[in-house]
Amino acid sequence: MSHRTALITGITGQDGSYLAELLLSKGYVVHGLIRRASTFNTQRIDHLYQDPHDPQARLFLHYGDMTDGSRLTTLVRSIAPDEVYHLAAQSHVRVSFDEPEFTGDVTGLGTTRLLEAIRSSHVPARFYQASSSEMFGDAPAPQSEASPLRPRSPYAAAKVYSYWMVRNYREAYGMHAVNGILFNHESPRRGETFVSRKISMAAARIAKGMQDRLFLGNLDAARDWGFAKEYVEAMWLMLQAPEPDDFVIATGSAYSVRDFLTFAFEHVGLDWQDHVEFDERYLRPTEVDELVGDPAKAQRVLGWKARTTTPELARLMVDADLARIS
Ligand code: NDP
Ligand code: GDR
Repeated sequence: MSHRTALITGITGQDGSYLAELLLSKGYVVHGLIRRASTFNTQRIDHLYQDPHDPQARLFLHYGDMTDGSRLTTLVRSIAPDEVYHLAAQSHVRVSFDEPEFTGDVTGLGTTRLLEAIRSSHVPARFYQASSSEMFGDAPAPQSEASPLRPRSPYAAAKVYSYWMVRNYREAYGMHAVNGILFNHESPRRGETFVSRKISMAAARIAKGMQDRLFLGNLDAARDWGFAKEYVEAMWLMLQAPEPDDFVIATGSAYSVRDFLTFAFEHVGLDWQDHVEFDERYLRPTEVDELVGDPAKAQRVLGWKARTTTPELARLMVDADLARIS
């Protein structure tokens, strides 16, 4: 078993929790950055928590924020990680239109603060950046590593800035820094305001008679939805590759929001059209119509391939929400 040390920003999020599980299972010592809040925000990693007084403990949590560069520098110096997985972000596209400046600060400049913390500390850490298919915006599908970046939201623009800063630190300072360009990935741990989870929760609750209606925005958008647990394996594989490089991670298939509704509601014997209503508050000022990834390079170089299809994903999310409420 290896005893490598990893630092995960965004460890309390969907991906951070799966990645922490994966790295602990591989024998890593895992350090995670968490935000101080007046309520607990560690539900997704509570099952992994170990008392730091336990000599066997391999998971350690530290308060910090992506807006606080000096704190990031102190942490990087004291932890001296072998690998840094930078997942923290204001990650909601719709919210980024309401909070464009904050999103730029956290999702954009936050990456630069962390890269600078590593560079100025002379810690030879490998660096993973959570880049996004949203960066492609309205570039024609299917999108690959060679597609143009045409962001259509403050979130996507902030991610494009981070993407180029990662490439700049790789080229300017020889840092082993990579961009994982991940297409949508979901799970029973997905935040409850993202469309897949809104749908799976509503299907489960309507089936149990706990709710009747579901309010949604644009049903025509097409996305390439995979299973988050498999996507964190790709993050790890990218940092094990001999050369730093950027990779698209996706299933290669696209379905509309309407299709996702059909998969989820049919699984509990319901017709979504009896329950879904339109609410314009969920529309974006500029929408991304079609994101479908071409994951050929990841399969060829990393040996990574998505295993769970979108229909299977919708069903497993509904099953998990049913189990949670019954
Ligand atoms: P989540 O929104 O579930 O998690 C985001 C994490 O970032 C949380 O741990 C959150 O903490 C933390 N965070 C937010 N703001 C700050 C801040 N100012 N300082 C420190 N931490 C902060 O995202 P996902 O797990 O779904 O995604 C992980 C990353 O991958 C994100 O960068 C996202 O943009 C990107 N991405 C996600 C995709 C997806 O389909 N899921 C696809 C492509 C990219 P808290 O719990 O306290 O809110
Ligand atoms: P996305 O995910 O914007 O692709 O970003 P989201 O689930 O928010 O939207 C997907 C599509 O569904 C449409 N939609 C709705 N979306 C939400 N959230 N709520 C609704 O009620 C609703 N109705 C319709 C949206 O318009 C959109 O077309 C996610 C995030 O995880 C990003 O951080 C990540 O980078 C990208 O995926 C890849």
